[in-house]
Amino acid sequence: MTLRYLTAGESHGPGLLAIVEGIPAGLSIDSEFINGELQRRQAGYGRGARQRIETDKAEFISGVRRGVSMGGPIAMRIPNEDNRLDDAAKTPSVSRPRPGHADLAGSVKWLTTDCRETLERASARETAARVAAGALANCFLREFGIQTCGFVRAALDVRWTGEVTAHSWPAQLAARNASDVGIPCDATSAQLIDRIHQAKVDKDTVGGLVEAQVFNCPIGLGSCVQWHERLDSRLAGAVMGIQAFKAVEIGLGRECAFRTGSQVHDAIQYDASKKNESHLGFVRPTNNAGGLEGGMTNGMPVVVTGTMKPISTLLRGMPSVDLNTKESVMSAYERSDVSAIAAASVVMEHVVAFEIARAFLEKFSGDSMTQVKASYAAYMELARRLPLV
Ligand code: EPS
Repeated sequence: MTLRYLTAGESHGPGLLAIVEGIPAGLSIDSEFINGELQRRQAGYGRGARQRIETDKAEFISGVRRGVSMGGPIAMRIPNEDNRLDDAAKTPSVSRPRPGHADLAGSVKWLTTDCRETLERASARETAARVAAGALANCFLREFGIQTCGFVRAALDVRWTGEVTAHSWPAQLAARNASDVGIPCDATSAQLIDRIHQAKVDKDTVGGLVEAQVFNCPIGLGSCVQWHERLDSRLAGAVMGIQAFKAVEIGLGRECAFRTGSQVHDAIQYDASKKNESHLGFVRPTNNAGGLEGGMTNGMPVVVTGTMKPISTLLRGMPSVDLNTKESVMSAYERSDVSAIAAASVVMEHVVAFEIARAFLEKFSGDSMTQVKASYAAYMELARRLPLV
């Protein structure tokens, strides 16, 4: 069965739902980890007042018995404290679409002049459900020693240039967790907090560049056979599917356009002493490919960066048009964030984890964890023994 998920829920409805199908039976679900990631998504400098109202927590309503998956769909519910969608006074109609938000396109699409019909579902509040689904996928990946990390790389004129490796990450993780903007560096975090503060003073907003890495993926997840099986294509689709994301890059990404082949491709070397690592000893002195060649993992860390545009709800407003009168007006203001870039790095990390888990389960499919582990172990054993005679 293919691993997949659906979400449901509105920003100010009773709650959000994530239904994850295809998790094999026998997986221990670390609900403390999942809830910790939900809390991390709520945090960060520049978040609005909503995050002080909510305490996101996943309630498991199916598919799990005594903390272990049973093989059926796993449904998780995250209640909304700020539940007022049916109260017309508290969630009034909105007819002044915000440039950058889904308001205008959605209102015309659904043939209404009330943007609320669109904005409630388009809201990035839905990413709470996505984090729950992706954190569940991360529980699965951990069973195979596959580890994901996510952090903020840059925003405006601030950029953290530090290198992240599987080796360096544990120390950097502590620094990232201590940062209010998801950057594993105190000094760079302070600079970004300053810029976000200035944007708040200016009644403006800030986006940024977020990065996710995945360590210890076996070689051969994904496929070069069909476009939709290429793991880079799936990762790009999944990351572009996050609210407000406008670009995705793998490894060196756009920079490839400005270099020759010899400056881009990662040389292949063999080191027998490392044959038990995910790359089976096929070490690469660089990782410009971002761990993906031909749409398949090559054993090096998978490196994905995503660009989030600045939040489209501006306190200062933007020129817009009233959908009822067609008069020029300033756009409506809904309580929102100045920056949600730290949250975006949490969302991207888990969205990426989900796609890796999906590709993993396609290659090592099974109804139970026991079967999946046996399939994985058999493949790794064969791959290490190459050439097979
Ligand atoms: C939220 C994301 C943002 C928040 C929202 C909660 O939604 P949007 O994408 O529509 O800007 O601002 O909070 C509210 C809508 C509110 O009432 O404060 C999230 O990630 O939880």
